[in-house]
Amino acid sequence: MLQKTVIVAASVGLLVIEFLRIDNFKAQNPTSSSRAKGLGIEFVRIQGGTFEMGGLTDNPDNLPAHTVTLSDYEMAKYEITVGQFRVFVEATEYQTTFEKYWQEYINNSAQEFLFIKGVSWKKPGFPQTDKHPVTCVTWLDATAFCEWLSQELKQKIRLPTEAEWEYAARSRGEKILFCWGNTFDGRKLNFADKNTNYKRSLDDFDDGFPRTAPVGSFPPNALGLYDMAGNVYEWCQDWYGEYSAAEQTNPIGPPLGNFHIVRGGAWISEPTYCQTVHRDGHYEDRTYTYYGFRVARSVR
Ligand SMILES: [Ca+2]
Ligand SMILES: [Ca+2]
Repeated sequence: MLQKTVIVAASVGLLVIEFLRIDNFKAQNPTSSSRAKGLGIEFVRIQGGTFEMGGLTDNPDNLPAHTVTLSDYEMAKYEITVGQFRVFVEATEYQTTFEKYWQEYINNSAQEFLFIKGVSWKKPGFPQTDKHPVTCVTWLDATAFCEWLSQELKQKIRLPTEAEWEYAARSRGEKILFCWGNTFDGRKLNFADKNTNYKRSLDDFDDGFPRTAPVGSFPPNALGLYDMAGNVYEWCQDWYGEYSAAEQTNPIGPPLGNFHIVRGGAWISEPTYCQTVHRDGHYEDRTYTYYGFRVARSVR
């Protein structure tokens, strides 16, 4: 009897040890999907609808205004951070376009473009923490991040379309030039303020940040999305193309192009570039210390 008890106790003990070992193993070796879940990307559900995309200014880039209808979708509340991008890099040993192919990097300094060697998302040339938005990522890098995350989470994660981005920035398509309304307010975004010391800086404003700011440092827009104006430009899925006046439903941009869209302006931008309708773009394999991204997903 005693012998049996000892054996049972020993077995239970071994089981406990085994559980502990498994738990320990899990803690030290998280599966890739738990790593992806651990990114903690928060999404905001956005009810679709019909709006007049573009227009609001006389800039030909955002003309003509045209009617766009969107289905429901979700956008990340924040720009993707350095910490989140690092999880992806460590899981995949991914090398960004610039780490692989570019030894030199064009970086905006105080007054002009300079070539600086060795700049990357890890070391953009200014201080950053894991809570700052990732920069120096190309459209290819942003897309690779989305593809990895889609596999890990077993759901399609992607860059927002340009129409989704603008509709969200305009709080479901309102006729507002800035995320909060029509009047510029230098306290509501990280842009080229007096700290930036750049030729476009507005010295009358002090937003507290010379370069990037931790995501969510400024008030969200009415939908609860942060940094839709300023901080870093955000890559969208679409190729850059001229707008058509035709009505469109869930547009995805032209089939081909030279540049991919970026939206929202950045820490280096003057207010005009932080407007909801402002469009810019770049080659898929180029980037700056002020380009980043946020992710989106369709609602099934
Ligand atoms: Ca600033
Ligand atoms: Ca932004």
